[in-house]
Amino acid sequence: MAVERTLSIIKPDATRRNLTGKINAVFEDAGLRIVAQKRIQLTPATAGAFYEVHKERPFYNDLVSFMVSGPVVVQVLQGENAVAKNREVMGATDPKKAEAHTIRAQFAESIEANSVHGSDSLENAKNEIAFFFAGTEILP
Ligand code: IDP
Repeated sequence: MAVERTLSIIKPDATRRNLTGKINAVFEDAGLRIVAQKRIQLTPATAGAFYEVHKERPFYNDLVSFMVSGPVVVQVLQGENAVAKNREVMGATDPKKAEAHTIRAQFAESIEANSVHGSDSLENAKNEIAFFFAGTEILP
């Protein structure tokens, strides 16, 4: 299995409830290494651009409002099969459908306020990491 990097975001519902450490522990216990991390406040322009792919979806405006409703923690996770492994520990988008051990089953409030984002392919991971991080900020 190849060592990969993926972009993770701890969303405002989770930072508001002080869950950053608990979520990071799930990543680390799964063998994912946090090789870059920063707590930032997204602007509507940045959140809108990040979720551009969902622009036509009915939930887009609400999603952008939610993502700017408080600080987020953007991070790069590294490890074997990191993209798929992160998606596995995140769980399904809708926490009601997520498996019990997953981050979303344990912590998410709703299908929108679902605590974490994770890249869904290696190609998207590369683009999403570059969206938030300079190469010099990633320290394996
Ligand atoms: P993912 O985050 O599991 O990859 P996507 O379908 O890419 O799911 O959706 C991006 C984000 O948009 C979700 O994580 C969630 O915050 C929000 N979202 C997705 N579907 C809905 C919905 O039906 N209603 C409200 N928000 C949604």
